[in-house]
Amino acid sequence: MGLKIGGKIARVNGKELIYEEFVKNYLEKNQPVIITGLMEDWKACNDWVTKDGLPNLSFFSSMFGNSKVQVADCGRREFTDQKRVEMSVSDFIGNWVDLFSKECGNASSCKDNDGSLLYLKDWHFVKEYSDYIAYTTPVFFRDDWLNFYLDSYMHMDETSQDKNEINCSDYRFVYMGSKGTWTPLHADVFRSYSWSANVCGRKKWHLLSPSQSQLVFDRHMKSSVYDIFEDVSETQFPGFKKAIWLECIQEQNEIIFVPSGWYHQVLNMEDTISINHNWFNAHNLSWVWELLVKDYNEAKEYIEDIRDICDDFEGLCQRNLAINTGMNFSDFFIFIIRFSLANLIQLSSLVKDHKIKIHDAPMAQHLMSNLASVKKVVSDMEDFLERLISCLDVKELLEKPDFKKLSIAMGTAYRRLRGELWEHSFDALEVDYGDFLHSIDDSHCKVYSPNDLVKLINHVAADLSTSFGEVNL
Ligand SMILES: O=C(O)CCC(=O)C(=O)O
Repeated sequence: MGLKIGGKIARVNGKELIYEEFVKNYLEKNQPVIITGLMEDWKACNDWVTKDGLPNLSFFSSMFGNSKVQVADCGRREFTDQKRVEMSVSDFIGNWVDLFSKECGNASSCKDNDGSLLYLKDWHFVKEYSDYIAYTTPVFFRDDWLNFYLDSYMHMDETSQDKNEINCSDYRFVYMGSKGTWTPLHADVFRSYSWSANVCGRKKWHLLSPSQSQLVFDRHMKSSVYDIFEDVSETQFPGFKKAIWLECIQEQNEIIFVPSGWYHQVLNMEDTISINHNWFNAHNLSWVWELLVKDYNEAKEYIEDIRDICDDFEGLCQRNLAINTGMNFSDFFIFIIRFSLANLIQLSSLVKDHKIKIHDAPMAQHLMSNLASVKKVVSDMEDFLERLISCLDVKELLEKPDFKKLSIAMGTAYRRLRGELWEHSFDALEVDYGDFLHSIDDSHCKVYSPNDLVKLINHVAADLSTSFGEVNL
């Protein structure tokens, strides 16, 4: 039985789309879209593609051949994903070239003798080759709290107290695979947004709105369908036949935006290279928290029968949550505290040092809406987090180089994003931390709980309002 296809995905020309429109029509409505016209200047589109429009495999071997990468075998399932192995880029390319010359003649879906079909996935290309500027992230995707944070708090030194608690170096990837490679049905990590740009080749996407995601789960809501094109058992997945999918073909040089919580399955229709980021921000922060709560409840239920013999049942649930989901409650909360402080400092600096009127400054509006969304999510956290967090001292935190890096990266990105052209143009480095600290009394300097963070945000807002009016968060 075929899938029910209920519609197509809109295509818009990125050169005619303004940031505010993208936010209103796609981020806020959580709707997918394909964006064209944004990749012409990318070095990747030149270096990585041959004149015939195929992946330039010899370029990869000679430039990046020694890199170690994760390769999925599309022919082998392992639990909910494809079996993965680590290999060098040159071995991966060697396998691809062998396959092509041995069996296929021209690019076609072909498996190795042992039935394997290799797909290079989740290559942290930007982290590894930061001097080779393969592309620039389109403006629509730059309000990226996840990668701002990981860029600042990523430590190789595991003993560091401030090490990055989120279990990944960054969420910027390159994918490469021959025709027929594919990605099983899934919703993205942390229920983040993602964007995926086709440097060469074509992909067929099937997407399912979150309002229908229960239809791809079994009757106990435990596991979801792996491959929507296999013979899906009606007994196991009774709702599957009712699901109505969006289908689209993404061409070379097109970028697809995949919103939060949309289940999707992807097929490379030709030999394909793509660039892919995951991110979250004020518009989907609540999705991240809701996923953590759901996964926490599942982790708890899974070990319920050993509760009585466990010294620290709650600690074990949180450890399992961190392993399975990539972060736990306190990792998320520490991220939120650091991120909120960076927002408060930038806001305070705009208003106090640079005498910006809030209503005249899109960047100040942006910072305020970030803080408003943080407050909303944090107020839901109180019940879960009372006991988990050890105290975070605002004064100590502000002195850390990692924090300064976060605050500067965020400030710089927002100034560019919001096209701020003030007569008082200034460098993010000028932000006066001492002055900011002065405005916080001792009772707000220590954050133990979500409620403390809300009080701190309100306190800074009230302080700014006293002198500058209208800082409503
Ligand atoms: O391109 C693919 O194979 C998968 C990409 C994907 O699932 C994503 O961007 O979330």
